[in-house]
Amino acid sequence: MTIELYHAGVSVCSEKVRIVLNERGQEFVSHQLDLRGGDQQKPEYLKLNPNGVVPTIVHDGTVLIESNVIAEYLAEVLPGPSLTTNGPVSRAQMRVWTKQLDEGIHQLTSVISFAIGFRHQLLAKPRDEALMVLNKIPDPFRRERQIDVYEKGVDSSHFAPAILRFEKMLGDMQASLEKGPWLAGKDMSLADIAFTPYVNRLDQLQLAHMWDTRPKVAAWFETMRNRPAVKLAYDGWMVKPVIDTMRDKGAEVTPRVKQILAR
Ligand SMILES: N[C@@H](CCC(=O)N[C@@H](CS)C(=O)NCC(=O)O)C(=O)O
Repeated sequence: MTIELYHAGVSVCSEKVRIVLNERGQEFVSHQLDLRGGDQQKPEYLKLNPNGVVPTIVHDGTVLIESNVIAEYLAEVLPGPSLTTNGPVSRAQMRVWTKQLDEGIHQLTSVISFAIGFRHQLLAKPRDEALMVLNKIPDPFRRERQIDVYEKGVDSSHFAPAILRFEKMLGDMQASLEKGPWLAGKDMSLADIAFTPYVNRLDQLQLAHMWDTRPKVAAWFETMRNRPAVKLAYDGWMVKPVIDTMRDKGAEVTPRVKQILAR
């Protein structure tokens, strides 16, 4: 069996799929895309993933897109302990978690990552070059929003609501983990795997203070980030200048974020 993964090192959705593959001990053929350079918009890639995003997997010739769908697929076809819980009720709960990512949290991760960190990679390029990549984003709503965030950073009107949505997400996680021990109940599941890259991104952006008063979230994140499969999904894939920019610019905007949270 061959699994090819089209992904990016620093990409929450790609990280999610790498964690699942590692949990299963599954090797993969890696095709890394440069997202700021627009590799995801090249015609040959759009044939695999018409949305112009990563990740995509090709499993023995079958093309699959959408990271949560890919994660469930891999959990089903690759042998190993259940990652989709041990019962229909907790499986339904697991999906209530994962669908939240597709219904907003993922897009808002893009907003805060760009507003705080990624836009600086684009600002370092000539403006027309940066806009050429942004103008090719296939989804018109996402395109307009990303251009706004590229132009205005944390002053974009999309920034504060995004921070407040993460505040709600962390509150919901704390409440579930109090019952826990895992997000979807008594089994570690794809819900825990899927949320790890998002909480990790908040950490990379210096937003870990958002769980200072949420001990269950803090303990869960510590457990998740120390899983060998999670470590392996990060080791060697992170791009140091990108991580450094998220850290440095994240520290600069901390007072602004605290002001939003105090409103
Ligand atoms: N719902 C999709 C979202 C994929 C997505 O937005 N991927 C980001 C990286 S995490 C991407 O490829 N961005 C490139 C772009 O927006 O041009 C999934 O879960 O796979």
